[in-house]
Amino acid sequence: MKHFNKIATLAGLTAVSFSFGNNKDALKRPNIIFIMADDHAFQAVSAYGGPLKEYAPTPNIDRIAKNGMRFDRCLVTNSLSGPSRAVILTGKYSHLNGFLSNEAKEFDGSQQTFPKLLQQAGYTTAIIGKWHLGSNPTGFDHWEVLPGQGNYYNPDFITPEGRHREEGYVTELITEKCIEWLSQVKDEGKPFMLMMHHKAPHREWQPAPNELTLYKDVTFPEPPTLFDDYSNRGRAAREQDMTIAKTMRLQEDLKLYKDPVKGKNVGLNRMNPDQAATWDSVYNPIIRKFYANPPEGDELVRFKYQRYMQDYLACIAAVDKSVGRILDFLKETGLDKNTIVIYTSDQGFYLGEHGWFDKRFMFEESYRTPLLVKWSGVTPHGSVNKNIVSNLDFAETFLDIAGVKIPSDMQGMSMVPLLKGKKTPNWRTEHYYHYYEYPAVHSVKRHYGISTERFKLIHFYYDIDEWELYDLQTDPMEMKNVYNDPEYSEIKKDLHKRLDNLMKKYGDSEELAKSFLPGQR
Ligand code: SGN
Ligand code: CA
Repeated sequence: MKHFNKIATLAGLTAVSFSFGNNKDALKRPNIIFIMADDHAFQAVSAYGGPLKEYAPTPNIDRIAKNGMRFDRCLVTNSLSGPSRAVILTGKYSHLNGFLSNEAKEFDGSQQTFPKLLQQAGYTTAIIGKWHLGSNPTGFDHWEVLPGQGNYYNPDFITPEGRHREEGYVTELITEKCIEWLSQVKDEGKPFMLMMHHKAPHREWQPAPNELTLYKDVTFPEPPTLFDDYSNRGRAAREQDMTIAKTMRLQEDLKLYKDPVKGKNVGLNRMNPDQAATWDSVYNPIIRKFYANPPEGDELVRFKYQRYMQDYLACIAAVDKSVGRILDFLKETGLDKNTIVIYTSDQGFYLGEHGWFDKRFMFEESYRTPLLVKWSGVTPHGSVNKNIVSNLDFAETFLDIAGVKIPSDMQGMSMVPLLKGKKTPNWRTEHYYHYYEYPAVHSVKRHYGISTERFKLIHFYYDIDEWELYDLQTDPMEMKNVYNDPEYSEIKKDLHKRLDNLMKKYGDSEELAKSFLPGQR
């Protein structure tokens, strides 16, 4: 309670006590709006700078950074959708929350989660959008989620009443549903917590009718490692199946359908005649041009990269608009003063770095996820935090914000002191990662590892036994494994020790990992 009052004072609120009841005069605990996109790379958030900034800005998402805090090293514990979502809900690593891979199928919703604890503390809670955890959501007063990955056009939604289809584009529908829910609960006198989970910009990157032509004629800068040959690294980088060159599909991913019959599995057949006509008016000329004179070799890779970026970034443009609508709504209703807004993604993503798309690896582009937080009166405007934070910390942070005691079995740290811009000498200086989904789509081998600010030690195990060590300072693009370089022998020894300690601390081990079969929980 004491801690909460301190936050309240910092937030510029005057009351000194609060109750869990409906007393409108009592101090209101902050509302929380957690906005999460799916596969939104930090390289494609203009608040982070980078070469795409000039080409595809995200002005609304950037408003959160401008009026709040940008986290430059938010690391996920397991770079994949379902596992990331389970970590966020529970504040626990995958081996404890039981959702190790997307193939785990059903999240055990009977376990402790932060929405349940917020609910018990008097919050009204909701989740709208992508859920991807198989079982029905628990701990939410209101939920309306996409089945599995969901569809971009005219998607189905699942509610406690069952499944129904809605006309429209998924990002816009989710936004409208969120605004409708916020309008309903805003005057109920209870604090609320909303998780707005977008499907976009997940593969197969289908932009909204409004954004179909946005980047059609734009040529984006290529990443320097687009033609990576994976020399100086191990088998894991060489044997993956996620290159733009080989894995990315001309038809489903890049929409270069030879005949007008749209792929059933990618949901384009769900379009109504108007949507289909708009779509065809944009893609048919691109298709005709491509097949009239198809590029080959490196030129084909370059072409595919551009097509990929045009659609991926157009999907993000709709997400950015969605964020703008939420921020505007908060401002118009005055809710902005006492509502914390978080923007993040379930993991990072490769935008052609190492020649890749997708995620899963402990290399920076998929290990790091964007994180921007706006908390009026608390987070210094336009501030930048360089600490290692993690999606493991979100649950703890939200509970702390709400003045709820953090259960001792949660494994992350409350970011509240960081959000206040305080000096935090005891903050973590290392982070533990563990990815399991193998053998599976994209063939990224199982691995675990430790990252410090400067170094990264990774163990690829299961069907191989290879260690890799990267020096992020001398090799920020992670192109050279220095594990066997004698110059790094002391660092290597130290990292091994720290990794062992971290695994013990979190209750993980290679033996435990090997006991999980593919697809097992
Ligand atoms: C689908 C995608 C994969 C992607 C996984 C997991 N293929 O299987 O490319 O890695 O989802 O993504 S697709 O052709 O169906 O789009 S996750 O973000 O949900 O973990
Ligand atoms: Ca994802």
